[in-house]
Amino acid sequence: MGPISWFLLLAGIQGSLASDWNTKDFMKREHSLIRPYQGTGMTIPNWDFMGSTIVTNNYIRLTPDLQSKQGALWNSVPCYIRNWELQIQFKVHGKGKDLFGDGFAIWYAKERMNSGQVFGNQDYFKGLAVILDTYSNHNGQHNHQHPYISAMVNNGSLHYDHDRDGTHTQLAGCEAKFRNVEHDTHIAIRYERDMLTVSTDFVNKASWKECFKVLDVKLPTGYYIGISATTGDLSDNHDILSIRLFELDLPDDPKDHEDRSQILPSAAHFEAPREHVQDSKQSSMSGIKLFLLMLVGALILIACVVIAIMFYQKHKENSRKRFY
Ligand SMILES: [Ca+2]
Repeated sequence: MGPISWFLLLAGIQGSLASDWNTKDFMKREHSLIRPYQGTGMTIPNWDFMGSTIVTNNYIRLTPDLQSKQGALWNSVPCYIRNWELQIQFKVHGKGKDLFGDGFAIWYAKERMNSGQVFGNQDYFKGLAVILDTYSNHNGQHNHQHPYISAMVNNGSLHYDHDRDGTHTQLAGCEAKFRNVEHDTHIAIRYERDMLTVSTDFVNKASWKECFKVLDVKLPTGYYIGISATTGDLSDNHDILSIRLFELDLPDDPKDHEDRSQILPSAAHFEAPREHVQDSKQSSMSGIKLFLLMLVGALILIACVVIAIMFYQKHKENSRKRFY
């Protein structure tokens, strides 16, 4: 290999590194949580926790592998950064081989510390939820496997429907095997110029794999970062190891100066709603019914025609007899 090829190769490597990682992206201490977690006493600086959450030296456990637990962890400092990337190292693990649940959700929300039905947080929320759902509530035929990662943007008017695993309100999603794996599991949520990208590193390759990308997502500034988890009849340990929020360095972004503090969260593109399996079953049943009905109708019509012809011929014979 000549010197020019070596130069091109090195330039290529540097180029690809630069696109993945901008050294001018700053980690924001006040929105991040790394070891050692605890400050003085039992508190974590800038973070509050609730429910079943416990803090150890090595992880923060939102729920233990026990039934009917809810836990959450919330940043107490509102986030006014316009373009950001949130990287979370987590571990979902438990005794269950085939049955486990329910999962956890990462929040960028207006309200914090309100427990509820959406993976331990309140329903009808305002903001963004990235949901890592380990249990399939929807027992019918499924378009995807679990665990499943999806995103939902809510202006406070939408209900998260557990019975459909939120498929009717999700922006996008991907299947992801992140439970009971030996190595580290990471997720990155990047919000850059109104584009939401969720990427994962579940295969121990120290590189991000894109899960999905959604354009035209409008999020206000001044919301809170949080993580919540829940167990029900089924359970898992939901552990958080680190949270890192980076401010993206985009000096050429004109929107950077726009006031986003008063807008409502919105998304231009929702995923097309999945067909209800029950509905499609019903429609195929009514199709068969309709066919049978038409068949019976046709048979009756044929019978009527045959009888009519027989009567006509008999009548003809009779009238002939009368004439002659
Ligand atoms: Ca579910």
